[in-house]
Amino acid sequence: MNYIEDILEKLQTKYANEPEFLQAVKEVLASLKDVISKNEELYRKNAILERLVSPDRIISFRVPWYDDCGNLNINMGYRIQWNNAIGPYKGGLRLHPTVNQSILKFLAFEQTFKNSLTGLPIGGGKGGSDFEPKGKSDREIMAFCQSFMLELYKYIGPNVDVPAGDIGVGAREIGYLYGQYKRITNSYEGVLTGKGLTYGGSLIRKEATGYGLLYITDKMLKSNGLSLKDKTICVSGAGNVAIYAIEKAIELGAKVVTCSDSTGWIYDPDGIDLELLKNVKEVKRARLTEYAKIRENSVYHEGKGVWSVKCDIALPCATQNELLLDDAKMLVANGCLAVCEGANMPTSLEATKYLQENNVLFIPGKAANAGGVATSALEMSQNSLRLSWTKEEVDERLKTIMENIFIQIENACQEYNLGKNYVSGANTAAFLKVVDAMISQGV
Ligand code: NDP
Ligand code: 2IT
Repeated sequence: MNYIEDILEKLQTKYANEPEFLQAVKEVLASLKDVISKNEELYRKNAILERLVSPDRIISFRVPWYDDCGNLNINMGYRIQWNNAIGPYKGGLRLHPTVNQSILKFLAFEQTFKNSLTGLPIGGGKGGSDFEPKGKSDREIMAFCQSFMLELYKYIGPNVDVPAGDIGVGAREIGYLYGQYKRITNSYEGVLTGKGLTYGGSLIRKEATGYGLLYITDKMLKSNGLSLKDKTICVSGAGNVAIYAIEKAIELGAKVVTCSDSTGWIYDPDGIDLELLKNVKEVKRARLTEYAKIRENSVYHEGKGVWSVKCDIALPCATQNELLLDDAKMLVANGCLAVCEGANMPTSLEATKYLQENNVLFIPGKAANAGGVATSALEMSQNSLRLSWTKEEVDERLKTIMENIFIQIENACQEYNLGKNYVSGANTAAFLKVVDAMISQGV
């Protein structure tokens, strides 16, 4: 049995109850065959794969908080510090009822490779809680965030571990978390990113994941003799990533005809009305039914269905495993040219394989959505310098970082004969950097 098969089999037995984690590891390891076989002895000697598939530590804690009726509620909170070979642990916090150890392990594992691709000094981590933010008052959100930070603060710091947003965590939550950290530690430091602009946040951080997704998509299309101009795009999600992906797609001359939330989706043949979408989701925090009520030609459908709409480019920006084999078949049948992942692992392994076999250009999330964490790292730099860069400066750096990620992928594809398998290219480039740092630092 080769090294990769050996590791996968052991993980499969040990973590049979962690499907998302196993899925993420399989995707990465399966694509590293060539690069590993070139140096198998060195990697085995240093137990590189054993170390890469296990976190440095998992911290879990109880989070008690009082709701508006005076009832005491209990949630679980987590922070997974995966790997700090190339910099302090860095990655978001997710607040969603589905959060569990398997999901956070897959996200922290992926984050380690993503952060490597950014070219910036950040290691990988992820955290969050099974707290449901939907339907909660501002006071309840604040109570939860304060209680969560009362435990979390012990394990983080600007040179140790720097959390940020993810599903269910935006500027409001980061503000409450930051206020509590400052209160407990009596220090004003860049311990979180995605902060508000009046207290150390970076311009363009809010937009960065969506903008970055379009910058790398544009670069990849150009490299394949294509362009975004006049293309029809299907987006899923209607949160932070989706909204700013739509904004940049429109700016670059494409038409976005769908978006979705956890209950349903919108088809808007005239192209999504961005201001209306922002008002419904960012201001009112309402359902997409509110969008359809105002926008006459748009249609609201309950449940899933975004990928049944004919498009040139698909950008899944909601959550993991939202684009399955049947969806991939519909996309291919409808002539889709490219799928670029705004969310983390939105495409299942079977769907990815089907898309690649049918020559659909595919950029995995760890490359395509790296603009968010890259701009978080730029926020950390600005905090350390005690300076704020202009919008133009941050945006230009973000664009360069995304283009460089694609260049790294293409170079790896060329060096290891991977053709247009950008999944393998991204994993290879990311792996080589992290592993070099790990080996240099000893055991
Ligand atoms: P948000 O909470 O802002 O938005 C998430 C969107 O996805 C919402 O529209 C939400 O619907 C929908 N959604 C969430 N869970 C589900 C579900 N189980 N089924 C269907 N729809 C769902 O999160 P983000 O936009 O920040 O994150 C979206 C994805 O992008 C995630 O995979 C995240 O890990 C990834 N990501 C985020 C980055 C960031 O900087 N924020 C950076 C890189 C990746 P509803 O409105 O009903 O809640
Ligand atoms: O998945 C991700 O890259 C994020 N949620 C952003 C993490 C960050 O530290 O900005």
